[in-house]
Amino acid sequence: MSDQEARRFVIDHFWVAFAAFALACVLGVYQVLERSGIIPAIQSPAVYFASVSTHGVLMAYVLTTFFIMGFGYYVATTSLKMPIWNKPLAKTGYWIALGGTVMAAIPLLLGKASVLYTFYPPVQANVLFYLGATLLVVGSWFWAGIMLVMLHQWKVAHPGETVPLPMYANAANAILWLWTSVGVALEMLFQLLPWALGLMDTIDVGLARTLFAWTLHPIVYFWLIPAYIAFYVFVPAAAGGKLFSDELARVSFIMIMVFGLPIGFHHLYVDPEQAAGWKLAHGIGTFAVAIPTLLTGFTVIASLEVAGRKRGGHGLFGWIGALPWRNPMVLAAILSLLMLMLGGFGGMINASYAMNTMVHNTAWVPGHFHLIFAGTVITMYFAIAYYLWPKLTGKQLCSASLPTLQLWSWFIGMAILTTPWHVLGLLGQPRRISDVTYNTLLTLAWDPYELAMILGGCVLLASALLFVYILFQTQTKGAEEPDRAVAYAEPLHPVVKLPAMLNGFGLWNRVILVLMIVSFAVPIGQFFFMDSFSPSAWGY
Ligand code: HAS
Ligand code: CU
Repeated sequence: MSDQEARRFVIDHFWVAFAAFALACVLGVYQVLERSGIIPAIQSPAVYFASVSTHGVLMAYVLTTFFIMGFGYYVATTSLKMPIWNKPLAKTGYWIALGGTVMAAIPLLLGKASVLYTFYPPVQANVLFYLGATLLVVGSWFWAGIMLVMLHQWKVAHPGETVPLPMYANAANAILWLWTSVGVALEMLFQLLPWALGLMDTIDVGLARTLFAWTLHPIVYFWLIPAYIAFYVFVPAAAGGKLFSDELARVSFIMIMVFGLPIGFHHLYVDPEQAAGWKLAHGIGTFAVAIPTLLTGFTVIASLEVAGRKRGGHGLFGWIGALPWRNPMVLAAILSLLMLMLGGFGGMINASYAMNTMVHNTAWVPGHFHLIFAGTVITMYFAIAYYLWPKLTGKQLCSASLPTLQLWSWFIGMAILTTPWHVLGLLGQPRRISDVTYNTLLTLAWDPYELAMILGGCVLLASALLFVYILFQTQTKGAEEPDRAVAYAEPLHPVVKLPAMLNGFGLWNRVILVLMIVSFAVPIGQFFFMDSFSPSAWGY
């Protein structure tokens, strides 16, 4: 694969991701409209749940996986300065993932897989949905494997040298993903697929939810890590400064990987199948995983301060005004950090065992994850796309001002959408309902918030379409871009010598293995040793 071909390959990944994203945004607007009940003609629980399921799968799995794979290939080839290892394998992974996406999309769009993006049994989808989702994950494993082989080859060719930070973080994400996806893979292989194929009559819902919880928490960091990579390696350079600390960045990625995996039971606080002690243990771990995000906030803001002062900013806050706010990468980072602060605060409330009962299964939860995922993470995906598009296509961005307009409108739309969502949760609105017009005193109090959310949804759709327009215009009509070299930020203090544990993953894989055994062996094992729930044990 020539350089040109490799860039084309990355663009192909990005277009799949952004096409999925644009379609999902259209569905989002339908959903806020339908739920509010202001247009009775479009009220339909069946269509609503088909739509939410498609929206969730496209955003959470298709957009993210393709974006992460494309970005990963770019980071690996440019930071290690080597071609993609085994291109036929990489292409096979791409086509398997794309084939799986199409296969899952068919039942989703036909309303035969209205199981939402968490596909919790006993609600059942058409078998094509489970097969398609499995293929998407299998395709992504090709990518993860290729990333690790490239890291290994580079280390063999450069003994004793420091792995470039972007690749170190990218490999951490590949490893995180391999560990993360095991939970859902076991659920698919031994439960959902045999059940959907009719090979099994019943399914243990408790076991399925436990296995899904294994995946559900760390997957959010799989989505988040590209945003953090941009925070560390693009933002400081774009702001005109340096990265505050390379070592702190590595420590953050390691902590996300190690602490992010064994804590999924904060999604099961109110579930009956796990004991309180295990939930508490996972709850405590959840607070530990906030530390790398706090470190990231600190390092990125410190890097921005270094840049702001270099640009002549004075006083306690003068550096903020001196930052290049019109640079899409810098603007995105600032907006993204603001949403991370608020979304992370909500996450802390969710994670607090007792307070979780106040918000669990209410509208607060989609409020939380739209703010932090659709807000923080996707805003940085936009910024990465704006930065890389000229490098990938060889064309200058079609406009200097439209990207900033798009980023601001996404931020404003997300604020208008998610603030009411949080309030509605506190007012007792359940999540995952297709209709809020019960016409009781309680639901009347929800109405103004529902209307605001329609406005938020429309602003977001306009912003999403603008994003796609900018990329399309640039690629088809942009002027020639002479500078195709990527600029990764230099650390303030050059890395002289790193301990092996900050330059590799051997130790951390062993730590993860121990933590996973400690936190999941008994909770999963119990399903095989306890027969008290089987109908035969009760004489039925
Ligand atoms: Fe979450 C539910 C806890 C982060 C996504 N989360 C979800 C679900 C999703 C999701 C999709 O404990 C729904 C799952 C479902 O469908 O059932 N979440 C957390 C915690 C964090 C967290 C503790 N979540 C994320 C991220 C996501 C994501 C990231 C996607 C990418 N979440 C939960 C819990 C639930 C949950 C429970 C279950 C709820 C339930 O009951 O169902 C942490 O990682 C958050 C750490 C972040 C912070 C913020 C630090 C602040 C910083 C900003 C500094 C900026 C400043 C401003 C000062 C502690 C770094 C700078 C300004 C300038 C001008 C420069
Ligand atoms: Cu979680």
